[in-house]
Amino acid sequence: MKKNSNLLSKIYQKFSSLVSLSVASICLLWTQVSHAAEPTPWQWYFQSPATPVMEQIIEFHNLMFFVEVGIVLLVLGLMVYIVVKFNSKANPEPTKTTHNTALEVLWTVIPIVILIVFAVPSMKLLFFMEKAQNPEMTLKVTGNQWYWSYQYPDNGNFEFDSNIIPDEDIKPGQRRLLEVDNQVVLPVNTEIKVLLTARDVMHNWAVPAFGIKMDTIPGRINETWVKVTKIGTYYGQCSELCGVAHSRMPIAVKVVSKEDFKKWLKKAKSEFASSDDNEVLKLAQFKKSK
Ligand SMILES: [Cu+2]
Repeated sequence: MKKNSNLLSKIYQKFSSLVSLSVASICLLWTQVSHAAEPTPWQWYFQSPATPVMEQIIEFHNLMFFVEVGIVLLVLGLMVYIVVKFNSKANPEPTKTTHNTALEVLWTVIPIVILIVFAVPSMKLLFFMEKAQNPEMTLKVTGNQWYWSYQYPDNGNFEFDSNIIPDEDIKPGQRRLLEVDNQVVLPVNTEIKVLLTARDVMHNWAVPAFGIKMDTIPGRINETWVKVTKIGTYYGQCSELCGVAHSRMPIAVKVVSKEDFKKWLKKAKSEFASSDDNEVLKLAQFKKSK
């Protein structure tokens, strides 16, 4: 008997240390995740939100999640109750009941109420995500096989390409498969209209910290918006299977202060020749060749 209780206490000790260890590691993961603007190893929750849209998406997720856990537990509880209470041994003579009006009304009405509870904030969020109310500037994103082009139509209309940095050129501290040669630069706390399209096949511009995952479609312009509230660098990836190098067209967005953005604009305008000039040049060449 004594031996038995010893064994039990040993098992209990093992178990409790395991529980405290896993709680500690979950807490650690949580704090790590909450400061990241990029995916982290063993990540299991959202990246830290950087826009009002992503904050609301997480809030909506949490509302849904807890209601859904409640539903799962209720259904599981009912099933366990039925299995225990109404199996052929415990209940050899089943009742002949086929209808119960009150119950049937209840199990129709309650799910409808739950769906309405979800639908109202869901629609609100969809409308909030759709369009910028007072956009201060525009960014045009174009998907190509296999890189992104970024254009600033109301800031000099220059355009540049953003290509992945291949594994062999990655420096220590840089993120493999996420780093690009030319990052998109955006000002902080600015409502930015984002127009998205593609030159060849469908791509998808997805940045988790912004709550954006928008298809870019050839011949069509999609619209969304972003207002980043924290300075930092944010990473994303193409999220529409677009060909052999689909995994090698990452997105890196550098969000800077408004003053730094103005400085960058000056530099960028001279570095990346305005695409207006390019159009004129192309037209001139076209006329000449005719
Ligand atoms: Cu793509």
